[in-house]
Amino acid sequence: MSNYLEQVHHRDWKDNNYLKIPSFFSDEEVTALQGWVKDIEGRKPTHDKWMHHFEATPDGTRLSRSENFVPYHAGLEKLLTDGKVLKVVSELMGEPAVLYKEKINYKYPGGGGYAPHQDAPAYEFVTFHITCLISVDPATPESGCLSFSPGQYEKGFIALDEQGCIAEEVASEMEWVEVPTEPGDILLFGSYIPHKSGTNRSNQPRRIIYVTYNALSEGDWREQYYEDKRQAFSEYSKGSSTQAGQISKIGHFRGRTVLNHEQSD
Ligand SMILES: O=C(O)CCC(=O)C(=O)O
Repeated sequence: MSNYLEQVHHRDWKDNNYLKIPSFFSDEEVTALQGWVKDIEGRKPTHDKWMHHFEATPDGTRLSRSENFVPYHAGLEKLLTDGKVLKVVSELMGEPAVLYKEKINYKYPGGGGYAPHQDAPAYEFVTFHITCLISVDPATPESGCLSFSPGQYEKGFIALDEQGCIAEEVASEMEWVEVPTEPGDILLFGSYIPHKSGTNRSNQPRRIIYVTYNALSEGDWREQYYEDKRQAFSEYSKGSSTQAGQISKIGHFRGRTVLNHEQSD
């Protein structure tokens, strides 16, 4: 394993369960990432490969999320399954990690935020995950960066409501810390830390790649995860479903999902 992390990082992680590493990617790497995200974004939705989700914004229908693109993009596959992100996550886990899932959240101007939640209720099959947020654009309080509630992650599931999120009355009593990021920064966080984000109130996109890993000793569940999710989405995409509009196993997305949209306008 490599040594991206110093003792101070491990201490921060233990205290907070999130860790920001500024400028983890060079300017050249950021330029490549921005091009790769544009490439994924420009692809037509498929029924059996990558998945796109759309939302209504003041500027029309825009992508809210893409997922399951790693097997279909050589550059991203190499970067996320064989490079320094995997190494830093493995170092934090204290054992080799394996990719569990990946997504891009675009959050175009007016794009929706996310209700207070923990990721763990949506991430089945495995007990613990670490997600690496890769900032492709600046994420600011105005454009809807993440906020975390530190010191809560050892409590297990917290006040899950019927949507799998943290009950509003409990979330409103928690302390929240906004964590802005610049292109090239990464932000690592565990699957039990409460987090949330707001609507993008700026006039710029706020694109972020989220890459989630689990300990390899718990198995490689990626294919099973997406098979299961594809089935769930075919259910959610029926307008009559009580979960219509969800873009995850939990109902945390606060944007206005556009169902069965074929391509962005
Ligand atoms: O991208 C965001 O603003 C938050 C995303 C998030 O928390 C999630 O996708 O679970």
